[in-house]
Amino acid sequence: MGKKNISTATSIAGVELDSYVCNASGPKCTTYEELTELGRSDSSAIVMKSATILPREGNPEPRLARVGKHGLVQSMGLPNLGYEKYVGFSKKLTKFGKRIIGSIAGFSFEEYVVMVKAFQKSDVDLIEINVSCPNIEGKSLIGRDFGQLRDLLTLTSGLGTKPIGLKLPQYDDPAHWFTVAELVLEYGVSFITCINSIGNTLVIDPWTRKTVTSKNGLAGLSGETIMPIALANVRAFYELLGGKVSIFGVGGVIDGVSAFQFLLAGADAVQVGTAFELNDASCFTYINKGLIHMLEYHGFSSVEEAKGQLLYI
Ligand code: RRO
Repeated sequence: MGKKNISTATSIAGVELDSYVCNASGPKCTTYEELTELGRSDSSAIVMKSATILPREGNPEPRLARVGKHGLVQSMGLPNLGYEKYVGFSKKLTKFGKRIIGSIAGFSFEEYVVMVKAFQKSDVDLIEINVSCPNIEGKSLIGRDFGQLRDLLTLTSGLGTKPIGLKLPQYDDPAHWFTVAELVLEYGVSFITCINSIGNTLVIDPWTRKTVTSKNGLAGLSGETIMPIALANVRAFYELLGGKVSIFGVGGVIDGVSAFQFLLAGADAVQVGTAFELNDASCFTYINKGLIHMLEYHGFSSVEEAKGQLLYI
């Protein structure tokens, strides 16, 4: 029997993606060179580093350290070139013929509004509003303050026709999932990205007795160890949003098996952060091929067929 050609093509907020796998905002997506490398890779989208109004250097080195085989902690502190650069890059990046996703992180509501307006007029296909950067001292996360989240959505909805999404922190209280899902539906948010790294974790080197990242050593944990938390968030929102809002799953995707687990939980596509940081752009090819094998193994002929098909024991 000949093998069917299984595609992992999917869509987010009505925007088609050639495959289920793309990069996550964060690793190696800050400079134009890095973004062009993503353009040449098998990542189905070019997701840009979260932008601020002004360029930022970020926190002092060392700001990134490995945890186990497939994990990281980092306290980057939003190093980026400033939003105007990314708006400009979006036009040049269209030559790769793949979807472009802008990401923004403001320090005030006004800043978010300025950047959403600018990206609405740019060549990006989707706008991801980051409400969950864990590495800015003295700032509470908008994604954890539901009054502020509502205010932000009030101000950033209706500023243009490009779909807007929220990059969310992890929640572990079902009441929070419920509240955020209600806000997402009420304000017509087109997609959500779950989850950002888990903020303010501490890794200690027992031999030097030192922290592994600068300043107080507190850093965002990402990669394999956070995957069960990410899956729970994707599943909760998949059930609460009832397919009306697209979901990017992110947090520990390292191979086709983990991508398939996100698909079962209900993700429309996955983003890869840590595995890209620790390897190279071939990870997108590897993960997508592995996902095709998993679909074949389970007898699914598309990602659509397998989406959300988690079984409960
Ligand atoms: O740059 C960062 O420190 C950073 C950001 Br904006 C984010 O959203 N998540 C993260 O883990 N690090």
